[in-house]
Amino acid sequence: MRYAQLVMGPAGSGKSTYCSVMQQHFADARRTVEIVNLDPAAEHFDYEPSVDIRELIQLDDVMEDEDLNFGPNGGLIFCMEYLIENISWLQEKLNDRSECYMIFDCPGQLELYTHLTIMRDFIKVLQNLDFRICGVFLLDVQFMVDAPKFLSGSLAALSVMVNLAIPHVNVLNKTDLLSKRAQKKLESFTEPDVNNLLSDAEWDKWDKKYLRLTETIGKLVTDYSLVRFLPLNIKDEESVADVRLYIDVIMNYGEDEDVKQRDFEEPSNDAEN
Ligand SMILES: Nc1nc2c(ncn2[C@@H]2O[C@H](COP(=O)(O)OP(=O)(O)OP(=O)(O)O)[C@@H](O)[C@H]2O)c(=O)[nH]1
Ligand SMILES: [Mg+2]
Repeated sequence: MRYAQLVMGPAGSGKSTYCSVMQQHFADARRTVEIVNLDPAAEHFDYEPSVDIRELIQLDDVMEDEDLNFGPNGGLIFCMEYLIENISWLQEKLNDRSECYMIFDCPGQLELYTHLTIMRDFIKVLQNLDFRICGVFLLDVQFMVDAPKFLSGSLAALSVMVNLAIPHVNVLNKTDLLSKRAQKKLESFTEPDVNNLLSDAEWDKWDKKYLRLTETIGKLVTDYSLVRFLPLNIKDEESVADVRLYIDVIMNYGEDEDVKQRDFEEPSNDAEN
């Protein structure tokens, strides 16, 4: 069986850091995992990628091409479209693994996930290669401390869920940055009270006209639990294990594995002597 986490989220939300933390966590648990860098603009990450899109195409080369004349955002979309057009490059790299667990470190441009079809096309490719996929959408915990940020973060997560239509988990990242006291009240960040957040905000006369609309959207998101968040503190091994376990359950990881059992106790070295 093949498994894949697609790690997505806004620019700087901690995708590459999450990948290297997961790589270390899997190594500690003696599980094999491989990371694929899908960001053609990546300059630095701490993990060792098994596959790197920059071997196929790099954002700098696209931007320097005088015929294309792209800026950073258009250039990135071009790179991702180029990957889809040349997907045999990736298929060949993945084909020699009949069983694997891959984590894809995706770029930070949200439009790739919220409304363009590139990621959907990419997901179809993985599904045709028999991958079980889980989307992991990272959001910085700072999004939970002010109402407009919380709503826009939640709605972004919701559009990704609607657009990609795959098993999905929203992860509230960088919770290590919260004070010890705030960490004890994590649920107020994973399920914030929008009315409280809105009453804390300062609204001028013009904004007040929009306040009721914002309140109504906030109520819709929270009352129907449209978007839930799982907290992650990368400095706490238990928290990393919780997120990994949650994703394992979503993907039914290991359900087809044989039960390992021994018919007899292996002789110990002492008995031999
Ligand atoms: N304290 C803390 N810092 C983090 C965490 N995750 C990421 N960072 C920091 O946030 C910054 C961005 O992290 P990256 O992992 O590069 O984020 P990214 O989402 O891959 O960024 P792009 O690929 O540019 O979109 C870096 O300075 C990281 O050290 C975290 O969980 N806790
Ligand atoms: Mg990154």
